[in-house]
Formats: sequence, structure tokens, C-alpha cells
Amino acid sequence: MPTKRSWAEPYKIKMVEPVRMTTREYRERAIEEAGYNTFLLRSDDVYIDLLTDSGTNAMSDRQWAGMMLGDEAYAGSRSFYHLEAAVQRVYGYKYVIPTHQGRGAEHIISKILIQPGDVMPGNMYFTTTRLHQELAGGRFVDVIIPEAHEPANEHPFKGNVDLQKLEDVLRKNPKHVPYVSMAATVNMAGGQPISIENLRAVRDLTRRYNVLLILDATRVAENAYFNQQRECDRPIAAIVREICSLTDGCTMSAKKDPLANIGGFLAVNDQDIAEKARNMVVIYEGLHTYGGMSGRDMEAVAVGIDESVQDDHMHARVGQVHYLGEKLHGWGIPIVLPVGGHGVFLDARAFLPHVPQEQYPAQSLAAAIYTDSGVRTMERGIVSAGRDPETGEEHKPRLELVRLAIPRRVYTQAHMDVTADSILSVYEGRERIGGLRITYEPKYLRFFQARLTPVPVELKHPSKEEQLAPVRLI
Ligand code: P70
Repeated sequence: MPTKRSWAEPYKIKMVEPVRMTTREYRERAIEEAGYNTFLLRSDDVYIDLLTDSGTNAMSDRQWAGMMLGDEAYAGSRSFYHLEAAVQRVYGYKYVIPTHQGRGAEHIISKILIQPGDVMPGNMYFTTTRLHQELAGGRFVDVIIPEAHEPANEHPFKGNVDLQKLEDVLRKNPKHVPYVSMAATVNMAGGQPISIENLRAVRDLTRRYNVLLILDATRVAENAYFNQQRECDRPIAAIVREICSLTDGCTMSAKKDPLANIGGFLAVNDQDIAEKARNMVVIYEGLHTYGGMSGRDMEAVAVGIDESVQDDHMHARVGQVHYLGEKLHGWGIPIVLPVGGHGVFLDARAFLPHVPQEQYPAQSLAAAIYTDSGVRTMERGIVSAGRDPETGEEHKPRLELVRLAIPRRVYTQAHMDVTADSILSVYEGRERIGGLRITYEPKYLRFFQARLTPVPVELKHPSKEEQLAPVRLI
């Protein structure tokens, strides 16, 4: 029974890459110079990098062998045909348009399907997906179930769509919903899965209203692992295939599930959309047989796709994430429950109840964790949510999270232990962590490049000097 087996890795380590340890004083300076934004740190200054699971995977010997066999022909590369065959075999879509990464595919599908004024319902926003929809003139509407917004709610499929809400959007906007987007798993909710039952119901609705259903398949194999554990005990490969078969196409960031360092694609079943996409890809990405990837990249993705749907791989992958999550939860540290597929998400509202959302608590917590141990995490709260493009007001998401994303096949159990110990020590000193304010903010996807500074502490009887002193990030 897979659930009873240890999650020990089904591989051994052949090559190592040293990581650098720094002093606390060094890190205090580094985070200040980075404007308290972990995206602006140099990776050389990071000890354990849990910023993202995107493009940070360790490739297998078979993937590296594939890199050597990559065909770098401009047109008709053999490696493209390998990639196309892998996508058709594993996910089952007919047409494959390669892109440099996931957002390249989002850009193309948004441009093709969205008209100004259109509405796209989906199971919680994702930053790049929503921005491409908005840039194409559309508006994203969140139709995820309300449980997804509650960190402590242990619903097994917090990625599910609220069917009533979805139907309302479809009914109220006839001819203005080009497609429904469904992500598996839902990143911003904490890596939470959708159930096949819910997806089938969404499929029925989209058929009834004659709109397309586009899957964000970036972490679909992780989603399938949860379906296997909680819904239907079938091989992950079969579940992935079924999920895809319930949709009309997908965007994919091959930097996640498919175990590559770069790459992506758009895959669809409709010939007309495929032709439009092939026409669009040559403008923005590259020829339709490479789309911004080198031949060796496509080879690595093709091999990685097959590896990603193997049961023992996914059991160890999610098992490691759960090992970390259960440790933190056991110590009473507030995290999003159930633990998701690609990372552990700290609930910054509960962690730092004294820091108001306007002072970016999750951003501040990420900076404090880095300062404590050199572990790099990512804010997934109000800074990431950005502003409403029409009013300029800040979106105020209910979830104010810090994500500890676990790269695939990269870190050991001891790294998870060191990380957990650091989070515990930050938790114990949480009262000394204050808020931040933004000093620089770019127009698009502000979280990548924004700069912040600590807000002065309000002491009960402060001297003038103390009043102006920034809060020490423990
Ligand atoms: C992350 C990365 C990328 C991503 C994703 C989902 C569900 C599409 C994409 C885009 C990288 C990232 C991106 C924006 C903000 C922060 C981090 N997620 N759909 O770390 O794919 O990056 O290949 O263009 O998670 O979660 P790509």
C-alpha cells in the first residue's frame, strides 16, 4: 500500500552542488540591500532555497543524457517530435505548441481566445495567468470554493470550483466567457488539489454553456497524487490522463512537474486554435518546433514528463513536502492545511497577528526567516496580489501566506529539519517582527521587484530615537 511505505527517495545522489552558509550579520545586510524582498537576494547568499519549485529541479541521468542528444536544428528538430510524442502520450492532447515557459503559453492562449470585455472564471487567480488575461482585455473572476480561503480548513480538495458560482457567471455573461480556467493544483491556495468529481461537474457545465475548459497543468501530476490518495486508488499516469481528457487544452510550465529547468507548452485538441497558436508562437516565442526552447531543453522536458507521472517519484516528492509540513504543524505553527503538493505555506496572519495586512506581514516574515537562517521563501499575500488595474487599489487577499516551495529531488530530509528548526525559532521570537512599507513598486507583477523598508516601531513610552528606529527582524 503506497500510504504505508516510507517516502524515501527512489534514487541516489550522483553529483553535488555546494551551498553557502553565511553569518546573521551578513544576512541582515543582504536582506536590507534586497529591499526586504527575497526575489532581490543573490542566490549565492542563500543557504536553502525554497523560493520556488520552478526550474529548480534536479534532473535525472536520463534527462542529462537527453540533453546530449538534443537536436538544435532551427526547424523540424527531432527533440520537438520527442516532446510532442510525450505530451500526446502522457496528457493526451492532439496539438502541441512549445513555448519558453508557462507564461508564454498563457500569453498565446489569452490573445487567441479573449476579446475585450470577456470574463474568465477560474479556481483562484495565479499572478501571470491573470495578468495575461487582463492584458488581453478580459477580467478574471474567482469561483473557487470558500474553504480555499481558510488556511485551517481541512477540506481534501480545496482547489474545487464552487459550481453554483461558476454557473452564475456563465449565466450572467452569455457569449462573454471564452473559457473557464482550472488549475491543478492551485498554487495560491497552498498547492491544493481539485477532485475529479468536481472537474467532471465543471466539464458538464462548460459543455452545457458551450465554453472551453483550459487546464493549467503545471502541477497536474501532483494533483493526481492527491486524487490517488483521497479519491480513487489508480496509477498517477492514468489519473493525469483522465484529468486532461476532461479539458479542451492546457498551458504548462515544464519547470515544475516535468522536472526541467526551463520550458513549457500549450496543448489543445482543436485544430483551428492550434493553427492560430502556431501562427502566434512565431511572433512571440520562436518557430513552432522550438518555441523558445533549445533542442536539449525539449529533450529534457520530454524525458521529465514520463518521470513525473511515476507513482514512486510522486510518493517521495509529496512525501518530503508533507514531512516538513507535519513537523511544523506538530509544533503548533500555523500553516495551510491540508499540506499541499509543492510546498508548505505559513499562515502569516496567524503567525504575526500584530502586523496589519497593510504592512505586508508575509513579506516581513519571509525576510525574518531569511535573516534567521539563510532559508529563502516567498511572499504569497497582498504584495503578490497587486492592484486592481482599473481602480489602482491594492487587492487584499484573505490568504496572507509565506510559501516554502520544495524543489524536486534537490534537498534532503536534513535540509527539511534545518528549515523547520529555523521556522520554530522565528515563531518563538515572532513578537519582535514588525511590518514593512513599500518604497518602490513596478507596474506589473510588483512582487518580483518591489523594494520595502521596515515600519518604525510604536513603543508605549518611546524616546524620540526609539520611535524612529526600524523594527529589528529578530
Ligand atoms: C512559482 C512559479 C509559475 C506558474 C504557476 C502556475 C500554477 C503558471 C505559472 C507560470 C514561478 C512564479 C511565477 C509568478 C510569480 C512567482 C513565481 N509559478 N501557472 O514559483 O509559469 O513561471 O513557467 O512562466 O505556478 O510558483 P512560468
